Amino acid sequence: MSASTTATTRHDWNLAEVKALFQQPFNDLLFQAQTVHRAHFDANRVQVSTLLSIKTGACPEDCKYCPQSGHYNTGLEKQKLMEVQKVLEEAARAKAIGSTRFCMGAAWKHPSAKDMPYVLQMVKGVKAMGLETCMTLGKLDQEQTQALAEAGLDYYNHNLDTSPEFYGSIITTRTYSERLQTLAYVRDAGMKICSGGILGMGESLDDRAGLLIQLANLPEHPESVPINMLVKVAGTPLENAEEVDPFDFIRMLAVARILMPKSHVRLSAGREAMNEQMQALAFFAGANSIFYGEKLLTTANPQADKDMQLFARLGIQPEAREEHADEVHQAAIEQALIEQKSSELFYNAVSA
Ligand code: SAM
Ligand code: DTB
Ligand code: SF4
Repeated sequence: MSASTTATTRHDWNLAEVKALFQQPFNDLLFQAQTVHRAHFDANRVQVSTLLSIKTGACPEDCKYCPQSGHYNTGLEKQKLMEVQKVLEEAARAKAIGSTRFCMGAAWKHPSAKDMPYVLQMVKGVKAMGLETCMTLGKLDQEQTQALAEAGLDYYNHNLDTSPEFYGSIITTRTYSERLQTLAYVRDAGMKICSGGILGMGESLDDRAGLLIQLANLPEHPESVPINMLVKVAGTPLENAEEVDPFDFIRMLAVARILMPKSHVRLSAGREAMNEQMQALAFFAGANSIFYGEKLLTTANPQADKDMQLFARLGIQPEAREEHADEVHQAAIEQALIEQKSSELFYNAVSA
């Protein structure tokens, strides 16, 4: 076993080393990633979170990938901050389908003072339902970060998206160093960090490696590392971006797993365009969390029952919240198995 498959957690990765990981033969890379994965996780458990857009569209930022940016016309219906009660109803729905974490996202540059009290009520309400809480609201100041932590927010999602070198080609209205500053506030306030990026924006291998180096060389690794495949949305500047080679996407997950052995690596946006074989390979490469439920923020995600059927076929179980019994998950799996069985019966009857 090579030095990098041992249990040490490093924060001093350099570009040559990380590129060498990427450039290994595919089978060697996957074997190494799976070995690291098994040293830290149950390889047959995947964490599931559900997303909700609590404020949609008209965002002042110009992120070239994003359907919610006010700079582009994507035909998206804008929505002001959702009522707290409505958010809690959506959280209850997420819990009922077996999600353990509820992630609320807002298309803001940063939260405003008038919105903060509602956001804090959402955190408290969702937490009280026995779900883990996650928010992604843009840039935070120290006071806002503290308030979110005190309300019980478990995770803050704030993506670096790509390497520092490529970032300016994708976003011009906010800087990499502001992103890092918000992540530092989140860490100082004692919350868990969810931070990752996107593939398929025209970035180079150096940029993919550069993003992972930024994340892995933080003083502490993010607990959650979402790797998104660009969802190409008509009207955004990246609507015709070149497809990523599926094996290169899997390589990204595998290298993330090796660099951040104890983090959950999230197979994030883009699953709707991936077949089941690719998703299975993603789990083999060490991805161990997904977004679950038919919608991401504004775009489509696979149907929950389809995901449960895939889990059942692969012998994967949803990860339970540590202190929670697993009845809801068990019920979801059993239901999926019944549905799979009846679709097989239907198929057999038709083909007989
Ligand atoms: N406005 C906040 C921010 O940017 O930090 C929070 C919401 S924003 C939509 C959250 C993340 O979604 C972005 O950082 C980006 O990585 C991801 N994202 C947005 N549009 C995407 C797309 N079309 N395909 C893949 N990921 C996307
Ligand atoms: C993350 O890395 N991906 C999620 C979540 N964090 C907030 C968002 C994906 C958004 C995909 C495009 C959309 O649905 O609007
Ligand atoms: Fe706004 Fe976030 Fe979309 Fe950028 S990614 S345009 S900040 S909602």
